[in-house]
Amino acid sequence: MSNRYEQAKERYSKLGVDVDAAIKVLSQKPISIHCWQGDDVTGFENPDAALTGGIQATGNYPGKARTPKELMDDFDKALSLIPGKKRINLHASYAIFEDGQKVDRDKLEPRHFSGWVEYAKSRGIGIDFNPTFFSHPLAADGLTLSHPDEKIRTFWINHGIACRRIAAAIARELGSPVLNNVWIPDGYKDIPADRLSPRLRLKDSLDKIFSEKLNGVIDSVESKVFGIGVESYTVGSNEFYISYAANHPGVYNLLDNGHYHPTETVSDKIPSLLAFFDKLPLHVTRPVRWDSDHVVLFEDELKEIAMEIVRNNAMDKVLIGLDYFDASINRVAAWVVGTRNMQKALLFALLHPHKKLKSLQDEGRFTQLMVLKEELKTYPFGDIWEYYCKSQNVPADESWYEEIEKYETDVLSKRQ
Ligand code: RNT
Ligand code: ZN
Repeated sequence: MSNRYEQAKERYSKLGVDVDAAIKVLSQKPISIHCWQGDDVTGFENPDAALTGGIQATGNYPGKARTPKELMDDFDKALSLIPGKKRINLHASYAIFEDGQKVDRDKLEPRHFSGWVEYAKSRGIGIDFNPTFFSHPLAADGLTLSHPDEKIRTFWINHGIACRRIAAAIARELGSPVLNNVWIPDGYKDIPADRLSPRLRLKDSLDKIFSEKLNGVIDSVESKVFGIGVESYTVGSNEFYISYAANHPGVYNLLDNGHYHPTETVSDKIPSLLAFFDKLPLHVTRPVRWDSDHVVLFEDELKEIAMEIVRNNAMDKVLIGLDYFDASINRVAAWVVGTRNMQKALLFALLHPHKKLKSLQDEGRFTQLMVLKEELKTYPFGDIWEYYCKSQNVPADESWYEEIEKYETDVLSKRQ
């Protein structure tokens, strides 16, 4: 055992922090890693399809995954460099079709994901799922579950129903519950003439999608403030979905930290929702000036999000998923950086003496609270992280990038 680890542990112990317990908790918390960082949210239906729905992946770093095999290989490389428990978060657009067996989204079945189930089973990881309400001809006008055309709306309702059945089948196969998250792009570029009717249609669509009782599925809905080309009105707003979830037991409100006005923070929303819901799914991302989905870095809001999860004993309630897509850098490295940072933030929070900090607040000792919090920022957290990585048999420092460089030379650079 390294001397630095022992010394660091000693310092934390003096504050009453149990370092071994912290490491144990961290090692058991799964992070759901989004498959879509690996191919810029393209999916396997049509390699040339444009990404629609007001979201954008920018950059053209060479070597993006084009097939299920390539995406799985890349994901494996990322998994090998990330400590702890992992899950894979799939989108319906990543269905795997045998030659000529392609079906439209309303006809998707569990068998189209059996390749992913095998993949997850053999690696001992769980799966989460998302219906895909974008990058499709019937979503070309940016409307899906709120569409005024009943035929189009019904198509998307059927997609939602199909995806919940797929999620249930995956949960059964893996013996692990599947989060099935609904995000739709619906909205208008300019000032609408009717803000209520689209929301009533969305409400009706969700009621139809969620009406079937299915075991193993955790349902969630994800709001958003605006998207590119959808600036004036978003049907699935924050108020809409929180109210929906509050009125529909078993449906949870997912928080994506790129989806709010810039001075609002998801760290503050977490405890608000924990006061009412027994589960809270997250999409952790990094918005730069807008919902830009940059790679998650070890910065202040990430640390504060982790603090709210840890200090409220909500590790089992908060389902942590990542959601970013940067096409300007090595995509495998992007997975590794963002996931390790989420874990670092959790460890950083786990190494805080929360009982003590809370009592300083209750006793009104705000100067001491500030002093302690600030001093903790330069405690030897890195030594504990290093020890944790080594104990998990993954590189403890930047040396993991050598693996990425090698993979780039041997594999990614050969993709044309
Ligand atoms: C879009 C939402 C949504 C998507 C993924 C691909 O703004 O954040 O979660 O990023 O479903
Ligand atoms: Zn999201």
